[in-house]
Amino acid sequence: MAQEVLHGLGSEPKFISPKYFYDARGSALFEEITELDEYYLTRTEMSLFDAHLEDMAGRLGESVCLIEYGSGNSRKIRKLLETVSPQAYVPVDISNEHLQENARALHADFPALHVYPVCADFTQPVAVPQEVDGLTRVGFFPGSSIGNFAPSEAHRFLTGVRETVGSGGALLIGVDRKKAVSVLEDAYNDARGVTAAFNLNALAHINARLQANFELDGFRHLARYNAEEGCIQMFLESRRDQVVSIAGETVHFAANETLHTENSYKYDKAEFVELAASAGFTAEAEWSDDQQWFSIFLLRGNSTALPGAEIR
Ligand code: AVJ
Repeated sequence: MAQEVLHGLGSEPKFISPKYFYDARGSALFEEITELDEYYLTRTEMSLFDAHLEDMAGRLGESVCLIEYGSGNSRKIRKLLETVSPQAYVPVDISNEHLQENARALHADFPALHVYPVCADFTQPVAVPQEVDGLTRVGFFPGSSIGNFAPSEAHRFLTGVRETVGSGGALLIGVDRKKAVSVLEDAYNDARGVTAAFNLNALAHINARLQANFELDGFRHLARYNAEEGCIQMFLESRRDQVVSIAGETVHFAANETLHTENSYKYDKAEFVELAASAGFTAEAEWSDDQQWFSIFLLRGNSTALPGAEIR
């Protein structure tokens, strides 16, 4: 972690990975974000699941193995488990602790469900256990988590999922859509300042983990839409000229210098369908709200050979 953080802070412009938001306090702040008036994403996606779960389940059929990428979406996965009734559930997460907790909590409510946790970095293709052979593999990646990947990384991720689920396998994925810039920017600049606290918490997390001395009142939260890139970008802007020590090294911030903390990519429907196609998926169904602010796509693995093999 020290090496990774110092690499980003030594770069020009400075950056850190958005994964540093998520210590215990950061996860609690994210939960709070999902309930904000301005943050329409979670609420919109949830209502799409509520309205269309039966349709989704019908399309997925029987004898399903559900593979969840990142195992932190307990409310959504429960709805899916109840309606799809999969034979097996494979949560994939980089954190063994999250996996164990999740498996334990689910076992209480779904005692008959076979759970096969896989501890892995899902930016790589994931090997699922032999026990699920013969079942239709269905990936699940809700919440617009794909938004944290740049398009080239998203392509690589989807290609890995396509490899894991195979032809005839599927991916159910939540995607935040392009829309009026004011709506996007308000979602990341809420009036109560919860997103600001969430952004600044990355510094508190680094302080605790790397014996650093970031002063949180020395930085301000910035979030704006980058139209060329098609993403919301979050930054922490230094309020003054200052020096911070981190894991025995010192890092200088000029006044108004920015530290880039997150990209959150937004997609047009056609853009996402094309991205999926480039990874060997056909968009079989799409569910969206009246304003088309958020979409859930059901992607189906093509039966043809994997495209893009030559560019790997
Ligand atoms: C969890 C990556 C989907 O991009 O909207 C929320 C994270 N950052 N507010 C998003 C986030 C600031 C969120 N994702």
